[in-house]
Parts: sequence; C-alpha cells; structure tokens
Amino acid sequence: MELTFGIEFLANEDAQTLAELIKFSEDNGLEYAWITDHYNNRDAYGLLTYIAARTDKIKLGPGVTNPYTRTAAQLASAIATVNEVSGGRAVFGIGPGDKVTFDSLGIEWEKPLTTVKETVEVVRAFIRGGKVSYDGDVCQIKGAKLNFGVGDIPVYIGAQGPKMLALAGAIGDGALVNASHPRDFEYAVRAIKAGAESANRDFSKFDVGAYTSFSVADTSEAAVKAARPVTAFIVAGSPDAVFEKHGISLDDVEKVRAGFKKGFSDAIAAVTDDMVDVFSICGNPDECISRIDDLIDAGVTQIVTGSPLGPKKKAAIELIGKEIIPHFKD
Ligand code: F42
Repeated sequence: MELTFGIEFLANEDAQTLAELIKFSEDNGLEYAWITDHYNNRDAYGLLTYIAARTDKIKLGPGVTNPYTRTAAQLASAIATVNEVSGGRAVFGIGPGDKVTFDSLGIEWEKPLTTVKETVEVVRAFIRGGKVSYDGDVCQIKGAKLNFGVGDIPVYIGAQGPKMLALAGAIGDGALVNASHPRDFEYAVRAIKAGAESANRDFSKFDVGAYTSFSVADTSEAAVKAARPVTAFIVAGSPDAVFEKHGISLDDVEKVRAGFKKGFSDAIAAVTDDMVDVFSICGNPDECISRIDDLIDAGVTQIVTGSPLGPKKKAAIELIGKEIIPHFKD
C-alpha cells in the first residue's frame, strides 16, 4: 500500500477552528482527518458533519469512537450522515474506548473484543441498507433498518493489545495503533497479520495506521520543546512494560510521575530525550522523514500526525505538506 498521511485533532476546539485547520491540512496534502471521541468533548459526529460540508477531498472519521456510549444503530446513522454530507469521504474509526471515562458514567466495560466485533458487523450491515437482524452476545437486532443506506465505509480499529490487533486484522480495513516507534510496530504488524491470516484476508490491502504524537519545526530543538508536554502525559499514562521494552529507566519515569504531583512544569522538565524519541515522531523535517522511513520498514502505511504537531499548528501542517509528504510521493 502507498503511504498516506492523516492528521488527528482533539474534539476540544470549536467546529469553525477545526474546519479551518482541516481545510488547511487538505490543501497541504493530508488525506485523512481523524477526530477523537470522548463524551466530555464536543460531539465528534457533529464536528465531522460540519467539517464535511467545508472540505472537498480529505477523508473524515472519528479516531476513535466506541461501542459503549452510543448504540450500533446510532453509530451507523451518525457515520452514514458524515458519508452523505461529504460525498463518500467517511471512514469509521472504532475502538473499545477509554475505561476511566466509562467508570465515571456508570458504564460497565464488559467484553470489549466481542463488543467491538459485533458493533462493527452491525454498523456495516446498517449502512449497507436493508433490514438487519443480528443475534450476538452483546448486539441483538431484530429486523431494524436505517431509512437511508450509503454502501460501504472503511472501518479502522483502534488497537494496542494483541487480541484487539488480531481482531483488526480479521475484520478491519485498517488499524489505528497509538504508537510512534518502529519497535512497537514490529509486534503490532505481526499481530494484525496473524489476525488477517486467521480470517483468510488479504493483508496487502490493510492500512496500518501509526497514530503518533508528532512534532515538527525548522529546528530539532524547537520540535523537541513542543513535544515534551505531550510526552510527559504519555509517560505518566503508560504501563512499566512499555518502558522496559524500550530500555527507558524506570527511575527516570518515576521522576516524571513525581513531577506531576508537584506541578506540570516539573513533569515536563523530567522528560528525557529518550522518552521523546520513543513516544513521538519529532524533529526537523529531515529527522521526521528518517523516522517515517523506519516506520514504513516496520509495515506502517498511514502516518497519523497527532498532538502537538509542532510549536505552531499551521506552520507544522505547512512543513508536513511542503517538506515531508513530497519526499514520499515523488
Ligand atoms: N479512546 C477513546 O475513548 N477515544 C478516542 O478518541 C481514542 C482514540 C484512539 C486512537 C488510536 C488508538 O489506538 C486508541 C484510541 N483510543 C481512544 C483508545 C481505545 O479506545 C482503546 O482504549 C485502546 O486502543 C486500548 O485498547 P486495547 O487494544 O488495549 O484493548 C483492550 C480492550 C484490551 O485490554 N485488549 C487486550 C488485547 O489483547 O487486545 C485484552 C482483551 C481481553 O482481555 N478481552 C477479554 C478476554 O477474555 O479476552 C474479553 C473478551 C471479550 O469477549 O471481549
């Protein structure tokens, strides 16, 4: 598969700002825009529909929605609406969701693999049109239908764990893997491939998305400075096994965690260069290109550029469009 570039935005900015940034991304050669979905942010589908009406080419989808806060029928109707308004540009990113927010909503996070699998199957059936009946472990649909069918929409599964990665390979058109380092993809691609093989699917058509933390600037120093706050959050939220895999000292990790207890600036100050290297694509355009080359070798086919993008968002999008993407298209 030819490498493509996507961009991630959090749904914590207003619709107009996001539409302008995504139109700007489209004009700079980015081919996918993914909007995060959390109950406490703006509604991802409302934003996507607004943005769909203000863009022309870029593919648009939730990155990623979940099967717990909306039913399969609601998800199908929402993504079909985005597809209709955008003239067929919708992509459907779905993952098991964020357990912490479910706890605060009183939602039980039961059977995440089964729930994602069944929801994907039901959403696909709904958007193809016609009556849907489905007798699953968690989805029970009895002859329901949407009043409008839109055909197929590519499904991307947000996955980190081995079973979820294998499920993505077995039923998805792509995966969105929250990682920025080639070492993480050696393992992820193996798991996705195994899933595809177990379902007799052609892996060569599968889109392996690296859902990265990305920071580009004219100088590496400026890029690293912008990457440090996001890296601090990633370090604080990652399990110890991740640091062991990448050879990051747990003492250094503890300093970041302790920093958060004192104040955010202490946490940022404790972030090491190694951490930035493992948890982001970061540097001047040439350094970013070199990391992307390594990710391609590891099997990645879509680079999703995520927060912070760089010291200034628009300048970073321009650098991606003018200096990074052309390197891979020529
Ligand atoms: N979450 C959000 O809520 N909003 C977002 O916008 C968002 C964006 C996003 C983007 C990329 C990405 O990769 C993840 C993103 N996430 C977002 C997080 C995502 O929703 C998931 O929380 C995240 O991907 C972690 O999922 P996971 O792949 O680690 O899967 C979990 C469920 C897990 O623990 N999986 C394990 C595995 O091996 O895959 C084990 C699963 C397991 O034990 N299952 C049970 C069993 O017995 O095997 C249950 C079996 C059953 O029937 O389900």
